[in-house]
Amino acid sequence: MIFGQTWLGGIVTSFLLFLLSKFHTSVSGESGMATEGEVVCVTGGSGCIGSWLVRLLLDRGYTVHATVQDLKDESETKHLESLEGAETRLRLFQIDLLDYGSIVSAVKGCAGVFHVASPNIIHQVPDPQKQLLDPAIKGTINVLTAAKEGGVTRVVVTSSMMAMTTSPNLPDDIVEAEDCWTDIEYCKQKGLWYPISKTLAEKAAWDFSKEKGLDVVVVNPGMVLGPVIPPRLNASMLLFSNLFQGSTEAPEDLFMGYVHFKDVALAHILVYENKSATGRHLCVDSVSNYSDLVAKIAELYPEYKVPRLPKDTQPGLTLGSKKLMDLGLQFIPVEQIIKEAVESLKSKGFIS
Ligand SMILES: NC(=O)c1ccc[n+]([C@@H]2O[C@H](COP(=O)([O-])OP(=O)(O)OC[C@H]3O[C@@H](n4cnc5c(N)ncnc54)[C@H](OP(=O)(O)O)[C@@H]3O)[C@@H](O)[C@H]2O)c1
Ligand SMILES: *[C@@H]1O[C@H](CO)[C@@H](O)[C@H](O)[C@H]1NC(C)=O
Ligand SMILES: *[C@@H]1O[C@H](CO)[C@@H](O)[C@H](O)[C@H]1NC(C)=O
Ligand SMILES: CC(=O)N[C@H]1CO[C@H](CO)[C@@H](O)[C@@H]1O
Repeated sequence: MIFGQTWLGGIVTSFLLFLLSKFHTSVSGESGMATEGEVVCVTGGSGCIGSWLVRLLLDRGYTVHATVQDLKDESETKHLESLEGAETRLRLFQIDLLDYGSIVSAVKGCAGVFHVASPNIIHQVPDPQKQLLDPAIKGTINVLTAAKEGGVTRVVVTSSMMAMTTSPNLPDDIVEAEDCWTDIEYCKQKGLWYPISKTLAEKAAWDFSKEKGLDVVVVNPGMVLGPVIPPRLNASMLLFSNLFQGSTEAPEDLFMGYVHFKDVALAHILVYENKSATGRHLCVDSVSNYSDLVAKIAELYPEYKVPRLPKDTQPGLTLGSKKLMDLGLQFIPVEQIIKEAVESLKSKGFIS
């Protein structure tokens, strides 16, 4: 009898799921989303970019395996669990980028992987090898190995604009940022370990892809700003937030472009879904000197003590995100990014 009920329940459920899948196809089929229910993994799902990506993937019907570093820490999990669709389609996994076994469990059963996790520390650190290079580089190799072993079809890796443009000798006539690589020797002289970690991690990803035949696509965001989902601020939003307290801290020698969290998340999804996407993708709405961005913020918010920074002397490159625009991305303009970032910081009490 119990068996019979379960069996009947199974038929009814299958039929309902069938109807639901038909319904989904009819509403979203035009946008090329043949992905309903597809399972994907987001490493670093708890972070500021990661949680935006998890949000948009859930919105699009994916089932998401999101990784966090500590499942017992509510500041890493609560904001994810309260996303729409999380109750039925989100699973959290605890990983350490240096623990291969933990990554295998998170990636198991996934069609795609978004490798977002990497230490995002732009200030000086006492032990760059341990704090930045190892988790970035070995972590990337661990994630790609697990993806390859698990039969994942495509991996999207979050690199950075800082893997492209951190260099004193960028020629003025560069057309495609995707051709530029950060100058490692120069960064070593200056102690710029974060750009080094991102550059070497991205190179390791390309080497792995070529040697092992894994399909890898890369997104290279500039400075990412906008509404924050987790309770803590990441490095880029902390730098931004500190401006409102009069901080004159400025990232040295870092060519800057600016982009909204949502657009970075969308870029990841576009390059995952559109199989014609290949290679690297600069992801910025606009590029300007940091001092010019700060001047714009000061102009928009005269009631705060936003400082004027001295003019920096980066060359006048005009780099665009043409590849992502060709894939259909329409970037949120920098003024709106600033406004949404400020609203979010106010509502969370980071600036008053
Ligand atoms: N923000 C930007 O302006 C910007 C620009 C270009 C590229 N990126 C890249 O975007 C990615 C996400 O950065 P974000 O800005 O969103 O920073 P974030 O909020 O600090 O996110 C970093 C994520 O990586 C995870 N992580 C760090 N070390 C780990 C380890 N050893 N094992 C497992 N997980 C680890 C963190 O987990 P916990 O939350 O548990 O600590 C967190 O989820 C990074 O790859 C970063 O380099 C950021
Ligand atoms: C940055 O500032 C320098 C010096 O004022 C200027 O020559 C250059 O065009 C600026 N770069 C950008 C991308 O705005
Ligand atoms: C995929 O990207 C190409 C450009 O690279 C674009 O022409 C095409 O329309 C995109 N396909 C979809 C389904 O959006
Ligand atoms: C520098 C810094 O504070 N980074 C934090 C950014 O936000 C993520 C997610 O909440 C934290 O894990 C980082 O420690």
